[in-house]
Amino acid sequence: MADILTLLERFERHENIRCAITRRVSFPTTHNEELFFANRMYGDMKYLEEHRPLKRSLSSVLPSVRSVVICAIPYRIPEQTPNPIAGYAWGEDYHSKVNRILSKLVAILGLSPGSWRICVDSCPVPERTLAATAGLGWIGQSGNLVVPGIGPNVLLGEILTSADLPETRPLITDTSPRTCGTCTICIDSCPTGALQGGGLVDARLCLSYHTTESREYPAPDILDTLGPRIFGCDECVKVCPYSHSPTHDTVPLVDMEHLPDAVHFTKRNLRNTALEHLSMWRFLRNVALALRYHPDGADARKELEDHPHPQVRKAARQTR
Ligand code: B12
Ligand code: SF4
Ligand code: SF4
Repeated sequence: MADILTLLERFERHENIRCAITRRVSFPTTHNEELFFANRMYGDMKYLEEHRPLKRSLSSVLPSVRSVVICAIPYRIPEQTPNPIAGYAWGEDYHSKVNRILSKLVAILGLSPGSWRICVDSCPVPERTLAATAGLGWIGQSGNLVVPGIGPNVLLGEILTSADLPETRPLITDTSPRTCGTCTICIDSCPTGALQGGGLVDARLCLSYHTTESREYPAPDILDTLGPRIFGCDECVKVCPYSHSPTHDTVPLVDMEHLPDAVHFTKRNLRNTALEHLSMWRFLRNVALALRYHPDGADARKELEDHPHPQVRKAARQTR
């Protein structure tokens, strides 16, 4: 059988993704992290505070962990932005997609049952720090991990394992630059000023937070910048000069043209997409707000004016 690094390289080529292995399994706090928590930049995402001590060591997820395989999976950036659904959430739910890819890798690497755990997004794992530590890329001014040759338009997922795997730093042989240099395009393009510099993101200002996480009705300055977004925001990813959008055949749950149809969506429509875990009232609240930017939005919004949830009713009457 080929050695681990050869298997990994073949897998990267076959899946058109990037992978790296690190044996670093504990992470000191960063200055940005201190600022993020001291200034309560997490907003309603209280779970981030609870996860904070757990994120110091991957042993909180897999007590026997010795190595981590971390993968960056590129996603398509919509040609036109702002878009109702951000690119990372097009097509199949990325949690399932990344999980499936990593499960194949577990089999290829021959990891024995009980010796590994796959994490995508929701485990208390500092995924961007881990990816940067493993050498997959660098954390840009946008806070996103930028992968040389792909860009910031990647999703991250990792296999924690008790196996002793060889580190991969030498795998990354390209000579492209590994910093943002003097570029500040994402900071200048963020519609709300959420990017504080040096990769620090004030989530309370981020449109992704307001459309995917927050249960609060958006404040007036957020309502002014929201545009037709109903789930996520592509701006800081799209403007990055390193972004190379792959040509996947993924499609969004709903596009700008068909946005009025979304007022009739039920949980069934959201199934197997990244929006599946969004409560229906938040989905409809976001749809009602986005319809302010659709030429035929007024009629569709009327249908939500008597919705049982007060935020949906309020959004249906919200002016621009
Ligand atoms: C909560 C969360 C959010 C929140 C808060 C975002 C934030 N910047 O923290 C909101 C809802 C706003 C959000 C938005 C988005 N998110 Co998000 N999010 C997460 C989640 C679940 C936790 C992040 C977290 O703990 N943040 C709190 C801070 C304190 O922790 P941190 O992530 O470890 O960040 C610190 C390090 O980067 C460190 N640091 C900074 N510089 C350096 C340099 C070095 C060398 C090192 C070692 C460390 C370091 O300091 C940072 C700040 O303290 C992660 C998944 C995960 N488990 O990590 C996904 C994740 C970060 N999100 C992801 C994505 C795709 C997005 C969006 C692009 C989605 C979209 N299109 O709408 C936007 C991008 C917004 C942005 N510019 O960050 C991807 C990022 C992929 C990538 N290329 O980096 C992740 C990794 C999910 C995944 N599995 O793919 N997200
Ligand atoms: S996702 Fe949008 S709002 Fe959030 S930091 Fe990036 S550009 Fe700004
Ligand atoms: S847009 Fe510029 S500053 Fe922002 S992440 Fe990309 S290279 Fe870095």
